[in-house]
Amino acid sequence: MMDYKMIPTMRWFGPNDPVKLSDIRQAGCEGIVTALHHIPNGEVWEIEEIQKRKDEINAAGMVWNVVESLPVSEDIKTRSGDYLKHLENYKQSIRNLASCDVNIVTYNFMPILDWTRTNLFYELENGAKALLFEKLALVVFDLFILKRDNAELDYSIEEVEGAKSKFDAMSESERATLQANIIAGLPGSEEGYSIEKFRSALNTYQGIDADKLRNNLVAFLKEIVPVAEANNVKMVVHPDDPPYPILGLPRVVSKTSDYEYLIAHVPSKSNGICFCTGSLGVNPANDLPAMIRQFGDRIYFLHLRNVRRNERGDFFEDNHLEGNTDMYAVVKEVVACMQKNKINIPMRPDHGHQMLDDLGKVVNPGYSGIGRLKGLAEIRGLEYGIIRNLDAN
Ligand code: DNO
Repeated sequence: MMDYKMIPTMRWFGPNDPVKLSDIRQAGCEGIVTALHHIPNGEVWEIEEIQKRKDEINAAGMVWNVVESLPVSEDIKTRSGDYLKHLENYKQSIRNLASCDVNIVTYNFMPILDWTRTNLFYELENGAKALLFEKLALVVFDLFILKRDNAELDYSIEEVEGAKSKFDAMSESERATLQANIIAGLPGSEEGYSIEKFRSALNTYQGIDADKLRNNLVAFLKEIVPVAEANNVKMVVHPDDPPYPILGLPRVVSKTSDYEYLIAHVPSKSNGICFCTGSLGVNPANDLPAMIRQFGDRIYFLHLRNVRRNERGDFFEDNHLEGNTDMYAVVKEVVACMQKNKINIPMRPDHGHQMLDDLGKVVNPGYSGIGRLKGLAEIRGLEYGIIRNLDAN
Protein backbone atom coordinates (compact mmCIF):
# COMPACT_ATOMS: atom_id res chain seq x y z
CA MET A 1 0.00 0.00 0.00
CA MET A 2 1.31 3.42 -0.94
CA ASP A 3 0.47 5.31 2.22
CA TYR A 4 2.24 8.55 1.48
CA LYS A 5 1.51 11.12 -1.19
CA MET A 6 2.40 14.63 -2.17
CA ILE A 7 0.49 17.39 -0.38
CA PRO A 8 -0.99 19.65 -3.07
CA THR A 9 -0.09 23.29 -2.40
CA MET A 10 0.24 26.55 -4.25
CA ARG A 11 2.21 29.65 -3.61
CA TRP A 12 0.20 32.65 -2.50
CA PHE A 13 1.75 36.09 -2.31
CA GLY A 14 -0.55 37.33 0.46
CA PRO A 15 -3.57 39.64 0.47
CA ASN A 16 -2.38 41.56 -2.61
CA ASP A 17 -2.17 38.44 -4.76
CA PRO A 18 -4.74 38.60 -7.58
CA VAL A 19 -5.19 34.85 -7.05
CA LYS A 20 -7.39 34.40 -4.00
CA LEU A 21 -7.15 31.76 -1.29
CA SER A 22 -10.54 30.45 -2.38
CA ASP A 23 -9.19 30.01 -5.95
CA ILE A 24 -6.35 27.93 -4.59
CA ARG A 25 -8.71 25.86 -2.49
CA GLN A 26 -10.92 25.23 -5.53
CA ALA A 27 -7.88 24.16 -7.53
CA GLY A 28 -7.56 21.24 -5.12
CA CYS A 29 -4.91 22.49 -2.71
CA GLU A 30 -4.69 21.52 0.91
CA GLY A 31 -1.82 23.78 1.76
CA ILE A 32 -0.37 27.22 1.16
CA VAL A 33 3.17 28.26 0.53
CA THR A 34 3.73 31.87 1.45
CA ALA A 35 5.88 34.47 3.18
CA LEU A 36 5.46 37.70 5.09
CA HIS A 37 6.49 39.71 2.05
CA HIS A 38 5.85 43.04 3.77
CA ILE A 39 8.65 42.51 6.31
CA PRO A 40 12.01 43.83 5.02
CA ASN A 41 14.87 41.36 4.64
CA GLY A 42 16.89 40.97 7.80
CA GLU A 43 14.06 41.81 10.24
CA VAL A 44 12.30 39.46 12.65
CA TRP A 45 8.99 37.85 11.72
CA GLU A 46 6.99 38.46 14.89
CA ILE A 47 4.58 35.84 16.21
CA GLU A 48 1.52 38.09 15.86
CA GLU A 49 2.23 38.64 12.18
CA ILE A 50 2.80 34.95 11.56
CA GLN A 51 -0.34 33.99 13.45
CA LYS A 52 -2.44 36.54 11.57
CA ARG A 53 -1.37 35.09 8.21
CA LYS A 54 -1.87 31.58 9.47
CA ASP A 55 -5.42 32.38 10.65
CA GLU A 56 -6.35 33.79 7.24
CA ILE A 57 -5.18 30.58 5.58
CA ASN A 58 -6.99 28.37 8.10
CA ALA A 59 -10.17 30.37 7.59
CA ALA A 60 -9.96 29.48 3.89
CA GLY A 61 -9.83 25.78 4.75
CA MET A 62 -6.10 25.23 4.25
CA VAL A 63 -2.91 25.21 6.28
CA TRP A 64 0.32 27.14 5.93
CA ASN A 65 2.69 24.26 5.17
CA VAL A 66 5.77 25.98 3.90
CA VAL A 67 7.48 29.35 4.15
CA GLU A 68 8.85 30.55 0.85
CA SER A 69 11.02 32.38 1.50
CA LEU A 70 12.53 33.51 4.75
CA PRO A 71 14.98 35.72 2.87
CA VAL A 72 18.69 35.56 3.58
CA SER A 73 19.95 39.14 3.48
CA GLU A 74 22.79 40.21 1.25
CA ASP A 75 24.74 41.06 4.41
CA ILE A 76 24.49 37.42 5.50
CA LYS A 77 25.47 36.12 2.05
CA THR A 78 28.52 38.38 1.95
CA ARG A 79 29.20 38.21 5.70
CA SER A 80 29.48 41.96 5.97
CA GLY A 81 27.56 44.93 7.37
CA ASP A 82 24.78 43.88 9.75
CA TYR A 83 25.10 40.14 9.19
CA LEU A 84 25.46 39.23 12.87
CA LYS A 85 22.26 41.02 13.75
CA HIS A 86 20.49 39.52 10.72
CA LEU A 87 21.56 36.04 11.78
CA GLU A 88 20.10 36.53 15.25
CA ASN A 89 16.91 37.87 13.69
CA TYR A 90 16.78 34.87 11.35
CA LYS A 91 17.03 32.49 14.29
CA GLN A 92 14.27 34.34 16.11
CA SER A 93 12.03 34.14 13.04
CA ILE A 94 12.60 30.38 12.94
CA ARG A 95 11.63 30.06 16.61
CA ASN A 96 8.55 32.20 16.04
CA LEU A 97 7.47 30.17 13.01
CA ALA A 98 7.96 26.95 14.95
CA SER A 99 5.82 28.24 17.79
CA CYS A 100 3.04 28.72 15.22
CA ASP A 101 3.62 25.19 13.79
CA VAL A 102 5.04 26.36 10.48
CA ASN A 103 7.94 23.96 10.13
CA ILE A 104 9.37 24.05 6.61
CA VAL A 105 11.39 27.11 5.67
CA THR A 106 12.62 27.76 2.13
CA TYR A 107 15.55 30.04 1.35
CA ASN A 108 18.07 30.52 -1.41
CA PHE A 109 21.67 31.61 -1.45
CA MET A 110 21.86 33.21 -4.90
CA PRO A 111 23.88 36.44 -4.82
CA ILE A 112 21.80 39.60 -5.38
CA LEU A 113 19.32 38.15 -7.84
CA ASP A 114 16.81 35.40 -7.21
CA TRP A 115 15.49 33.57 -10.28
CA THR A 116 16.17 35.13 -13.67
CA ARG A 117 14.21 35.28 -16.94
CA THR A 118 14.54 37.58 -19.94
CA ASN A 119 10.95 37.43 -21.27
CA LEU A 120 7.91 37.09 -19.03
CA PHE A 121 5.34 36.91 -21.81
CA TYR A 122 6.80 34.54 -24.40
CA GLU A 123 3.94 33.58 -26.66
CA LEU A 124 3.55 29.89 -27.35
CA GLU A 125 2.03 28.60 -30.58
CA ASN A 126 -1.34 28.09 -28.83
CA GLY A 127 -1.46 31.73 -27.65
CA ALA A 128 -0.64 31.05 -24.00
CA LYS A 129 2.34 32.89 -22.46
CA ALA A 130 5.34 31.33 -20.80
CA LEU A 131 8.51 32.47 -19.07
CA LEU A 132 11.63 32.41 -21.21
CA PHE A 133 15.34 32.69 -20.56
CA GLU A 134 17.14 33.69 -23.73
CA LYS A 135 20.89 33.53 -23.37
CA LEU A 136 21.57 36.22 -25.97
CA ALA A 137 19.23 38.63 -24.21
CA LEU A 138 21.21 38.12 -21.00
CA VAL A 139 24.42 38.84 -22.93
CA VAL A 140 22.83 42.02 -24.33
CA PHE A 141 21.99 43.15 -20.82
CA ASP A 142 25.40 42.30 -19.45
CA LEU A 143 27.48 43.88 -22.23
CA PHE A 144 25.42 46.83 -23.44
CA ILE A 145 23.08 47.85 -20.63
CA LEU A 146 24.93 46.92 -17.46
CA LYS A 147 28.32 47.32 -19.19
CA ARG A 148 30.02 45.11 -16.60
CA ASP A 149 33.84 45.23 -16.64
CA ASN A 150 35.38 42.38 -18.62
CA ALA A 151 31.97 40.79 -19.18
CA GLU A 152 32.92 39.90 -22.76
CA LEU A 153 35.42 37.36 -21.39
CA ASP A 154 32.45 35.23 -20.26
CA TYR A 155 31.05 34.81 -23.77
CA SER A 156 32.06 33.45 -27.17
CA ILE A 157 32.85 35.80 -30.05
CA GLU A 158 29.61 34.73 -31.75
CA GLU A 159 27.63 35.61 -28.63
CA VAL A 160 29.29 39.03 -28.33
CA GLU A 161 28.62 39.80 -31.99
CA GLY A 162 25.09 38.41 -31.86
CA ALA A 163 24.34 40.46 -28.78
CA LYS A 164 25.61 43.63 -30.46
CA SER A 165 23.26 43.17 -33.43
CA LYS A 166 20.38 42.32 -31.13
CA PHE A 167 21.00 45.36 -28.94
CA ASP A 168 21.21 47.68 -31.97
CA ALA A 169 17.89 46.40 -33.24
CA MET A 170 16.08 46.88 -29.91
CA SER A 171 13.97 49.96 -29.13
CA GLU A 172 14.52 51.95 -25.94
CA SER A 173 11.42 50.44 -24.42
CA GLU A 174 12.51 46.90 -25.28
CA ARG A 175 15.81 47.60 -23.58
CA ALA A 176 14.05 48.98 -20.52
CA THR A 177 11.79 45.92 -20.35
CA LEU A 178 14.76 43.58 -20.60
CA GLN A 179 16.52 45.43 -17.80
CA ALA A 180 13.42 45.34 -15.61
CA ASN A 181 12.91 41.62 -16.23
CA ILE A 182 16.43 40.85 -15.13
CA ILE A 183 17.00 43.17 -12.16
CA ALA A 184 13.72 44.76 -11.03
CA GLY A 185 12.68 41.60 -9.17
CA LEU A 186 10.47 38.74 -10.37
CA PRO A 187 7.57 37.56 -8.19
CA GLY A 188 8.90 36.35 -4.85
CA SER A 189 12.28 38.05 -5.21
CA GLU A 190 12.48 40.23 -2.17
CA GLU A 191 14.75 42.86 -3.68
CA GLY A 192 14.59 44.87 -6.91
CA TYR A 193 17.34 47.03 -8.34
CA SER A 194 17.87 50.08 -10.51
CA ILE A 195 20.95 49.83 -12.71
CA GLU A 196 22.98 52.02 -10.32
CA LYS A 197 21.92 50.04 -7.26
CA PHE A 198 22.66 46.83 -9.09
CA ARG A 199 26.17 48.01 -10.03
CA SER A 200 26.96 48.84 -6.43
CA ALA A 201 25.51 45.51 -5.27
CA LEU A 202 27.83 43.79 -7.76
CA ASN A 203 30.77 45.59 -6.18
CA THR A 204 29.99 43.99 -2.83
CA TYR A 205 30.81 40.64 -4.43
CA GLN A 206 34.31 41.61 -5.47
CA GLY A 207 36.54 39.00 -3.92
CA ILE A 208 33.66 36.57 -3.34
CA ASP A 209 34.20 33.62 -5.64
CA ALA A 210 32.38 30.28 -5.52
CA ASP A 211 34.61 28.94 -2.71
CA LYS A 212 34.03 31.98 -0.57
CA LEU A 213 30.29 31.95 -1.17
CA ARG A 214 30.16 28.25 -0.37
CA ASN A 215 31.98 28.94 2.90
CA ASN A 216 29.51 31.70 3.68
CA LEU A 217 26.60 29.35 3.04
CA VAL A 218 28.09 26.70 5.30
CA ALA A 219 28.76 29.34 7.99
CA PHE A 220 25.11 30.44 7.71
CA LEU A 221 23.89 26.85 8.02
CA LYS A 222 26.14 26.14 10.99
CA GLU A 223 24.47 29.04 12.81
CA ILE A 224 20.90 28.44 11.71
CA VAL A 225 20.47 24.68 11.45
CA PRO A 226 20.99 23.90 15.17
CA VAL A 227 18.20 26.36 15.98
CA ALA A 228 16.00 24.81 13.30
CA GLU A 229 16.73 21.32 14.59
CA ALA A 230 15.97 22.27 18.21
CA ASN A 231 12.62 23.68 17.04
CA ASN A 232 11.73 20.81 14.71
CA VAL A 233 12.06 23.04 11.64
CA LYS A 234 13.43 21.86 8.30
CA MET A 235 15.42 24.42 6.34
CA VAL A 236 15.15 23.79 2.60
CA VAL A 237 17.51 25.41 0.14
CA HIS A 238 16.12 26.34 -3.25
CA PRO A 239 18.55 25.64 -6.11
CA ASP A 240 20.03 28.34 -8.30
CA ASP A 241 17.84 29.32 -11.22
CA PRO A 242 19.38 29.02 -13.75
CA PRO A 243 21.86 26.58 -12.19
CA TYR A 244 25.12 28.30 -13.14
CA PRO A 245 26.90 31.62 -12.49
CA ILE A 246 25.41 34.65 -14.22
CA LEU A 247 26.62 38.24 -14.58
CA GLY A 248 29.91 37.27 -13.00
CA LEU A 249 28.22 36.17 -9.77
CA PRO A 250 29.01 32.76 -8.31
CA ARG A 251 26.28 30.19 -7.68
CA VAL A 252 26.81 27.22 -5.40
CA VAL A 253 23.54 25.24 -5.22
CA SER A 254 23.29 23.92 -8.75
CA LYS A 255 24.32 20.28 -8.92
CA THR A 256 24.86 16.98 -7.09
CA SER A 257 28.34 17.82 -5.83
CA ASP A 258 27.05 21.10 -4.35
CA TYR A 259 24.48 19.20 -2.28
CA GLU A 260 27.08 16.62 -1.26
CA TYR A 261 29.30 19.40 0.01
CA LEU A 262 26.54 21.05 2.04
CA ILE A 263 25.43 17.77 3.58
CA ALA A 264 28.99 16.73 4.43
CA HIS A 265 29.56 20.02 6.24
CA VAL A 266 26.17 20.28 7.93
CA PRO A 267 24.84 16.71 8.28
CA SER A 268 21.78 17.51 10.41
CA LYS A 269 18.50 16.37 8.86
CA SER A 270 17.25 19.91 9.35
CA ASN A 271 19.61 20.89 6.54
CA GLY A 272 17.16 20.04 3.78
CA ILE A 273 16.36 20.55 0.13
CA CYS A 274 13.59 22.19 -1.85
CA PHE A 275 13.81 20.02 -4.93
CA CYS A 276 12.97 22.24 -7.91
CA THR A 277 12.85 20.27 -11.15
CA GLY A 278 12.53 23.47 -13.18
CA SER A 279 15.73 25.02 -11.88
CA LEU A 280 17.85 21.88 -11.77
CA GLY A 281 16.37 20.63 -15.06
CA VAL A 282 18.02 23.44 -17.01
CA ASN A 283 21.34 21.59 -16.75
CA PRO A 284 21.12 18.37 -18.80
CA ALA A 285 23.88 16.88 -16.61
CA ASN A 286 21.54 16.91 -13.60
CA ASP A 287 19.95 13.45 -13.49
CA LEU A 288 16.83 14.37 -11.53
CA PRO A 289 15.54 10.87 -10.62
CA ALA A 290 19.05 9.92 -9.47
CA MET A 291 19.24 13.08 -7.36
CA ILE A 292 15.90 12.21 -5.72
CA ARG A 293 17.27 8.75 -4.95
CA GLN A 294 20.44 10.18 -3.49
CA PHE A 295 19.00 13.07 -1.48
CA GLY A 296 15.43 11.84 -0.93
CA ASP A 297 15.79 11.61 2.84
CA ARG A 298 16.19 15.36 3.04
CA ILE A 299 13.79 16.55 0.36
CA TYR A 300 10.99 18.20 2.31
CA PHE A 301 9.47 20.38 -0.40
CA LEU A 302 8.94 19.95 -4.13
CA HIS A 303 8.63 22.42 -6.98
CA LEU A 304 7.50 20.48 -10.04
CA ARG A 305 7.91 22.20 -13.38
CA ASN A 306 9.34 21.39 -16.79
CA VAL A 307 11.71 23.34 -19.03
CA ARG A 308 12.56 22.93 -22.69
CA ARG A 309 16.15 23.81 -23.55
CA ASN A 310 18.07 24.36 -26.77
CA GLU A 311 21.76 24.14 -27.61
CA ARG A 312 22.23 27.94 -27.36
CA GLY A 313 21.44 27.88 -23.62
CA ASP A 314 17.88 29.19 -23.92
CA PHE A 315 15.00 27.58 -22.11
CA PHE A 316 11.30 28.20 -21.69
CA GLU A 317 8.80 26.78 -19.22
CA ASP A 318 6.87 24.08 -21.01
CA ASN A 319 3.70 22.25 -19.96
CA HIS A 320 4.32 20.40 -16.72
CA LEU A 321 4.33 16.96 -18.35
CA GLU A 322 6.27 18.04 -21.44
CA GLY A 323 9.72 19.56 -21.89
CA ASN A 324 13.09 17.93 -21.30
CA THR A 325 12.36 16.55 -17.85
CA ASP A 326 10.75 13.12 -17.69
CA MET A 327 8.06 14.05 -15.17
CA TYR A 328 6.83 10.46 -14.98
CA ALA A 329 10.29 9.30 -13.86
CA VAL A 330 10.50 12.18 -11.36
CA VAL A 331 7.11 11.56 -9.76
CA LYS A 332 7.69 7.81 -9.67
CA GLU A 333 10.91 8.42 -7.75
CA VAL A 334 9.18 10.89 -5.44
CA VAL A 335 6.47 8.32 -4.67
CA ALA A 336 9.12 5.73 -3.81
CA CYS A 337 11.04 8.23 -1.71
CA MET A 338 7.95 9.20 0.31
CA GLN A 339 7.10 5.56 1.12
CA LYS A 340 10.69 4.90 2.11
CA ASN A 341 10.95 7.92 4.39
CA LYS A 342 7.35 7.76 5.54
CA ILE A 343 6.47 11.37 4.77
CA ASN A 344 4.00 13.30 2.69
CA ILE A 345 5.96 15.99 0.88
CA PRO A 346 4.31 19.33 0.11
CA MET A 347 4.45 19.95 -3.62
CA ARG A 348 3.58 22.99 -5.61
CA PRO A 349 3.17 23.12 -9.36
CA ASP A 350 5.90 25.61 -9.96
CA HIS A 351 4.72 28.35 -12.31
CA GLY A 352 2.21 27.90 -15.08
CA HIS A 353 1.29 29.45 -18.40
CA GLN A 354 -0.78 32.57 -18.57
CA MET A 355 -3.81 31.25 -20.43
CA LEU A 356 -7.61 31.47 -20.91
CA ASP A 357 -9.16 34.28 -18.86
CA ASP A 358 -5.85 35.05 -17.20
CA LEU A 359 -4.55 36.47 -20.50
CA GLY A 360 -6.63 39.58 -19.88
CA LYS A 361 -5.60 40.01 -16.28
CA VAL A 362 -2.71 41.59 -14.43
CA VAL A 363 -0.85 38.58 -13.06
CA ASN A 364 2.35 37.77 -11.25
CA PRO A 365 4.30 36.26 -14.15
CA GLY A 366 4.47 32.50 -13.70
CA TYR A 367 1.93 32.64 -10.89
CA SER A 368 -1.41 33.12 -12.63
CA GLY A 369 -4.17 30.86 -11.33
CA ILE A 370 -5.37 28.83 -14.31
CA GLY A 371 -2.00 27.73 -15.66
CA ARG A 372 -0.94 26.50 -12.25
CA LEU A 373 -4.26 24.75 -11.77
CA LYS A 374 -3.57 22.91 -15.03
CA GLY A 375 -0.09 21.93 -13.90
CA LEU A 376 -1.34 20.82 -10.50
CA ALA A 377 -4.13 18.72 -12.01
CA GLU A 378 -1.77 17.02 -14.45
CA ILE A 379 0.81 16.24 -11.79
CA ARG A 380 -1.77 14.95 -9.33
CA GLY A 381 -3.25 12.74 -12.05
CA LEU A 382 0.19 11.41 -12.83
CA GLU A 383 0.85 10.66 -9.17
CA TYR A 384 -2.59 9.08 -8.78
CA GLY A 385 -1.93 6.74 -11.73
CA ILE A 386 1.50 5.79 -10.43
CA ILE A 387 0.17 5.01 -6.95
CA ARG A 388 -2.84 3.04 -8.20
CA ASN A 389 -0.58 1.04 -10.45
CA LEU A 390 1.89 0.26 -7.66
CA ASP A 391 -0.93 -0.64 -5.27
CA ALA A 392 -2.42 -3.01 -7.82
CA ASN A 393 0.86 -4.89 -8.27
C1 DNO B 1 10.65 31.30 -8.36
C2 DNO B 1 10.89 30.75 -7.04
C3 DNO B 1 12.07 31.36 -6.33
C4 DNO B 1 12.17 30.81 -4.92
C5 DNO B 1 13.31 31.34 -4.10
C6 DNO B 1 13.40 30.59 -2.80
O1 DNO B 1 9.60 31.17 -8.90
O2 DNO B 1 10.96 29.39 -7.09
O3 DNO B 1 11.88 32.73 -6.26
O4 DNO B 1 10.99 31.15 -4.22
O5 DNO B 1 14.48 31.24 -4.78
O6 DNO B 1 14.17 31.31 -1.90
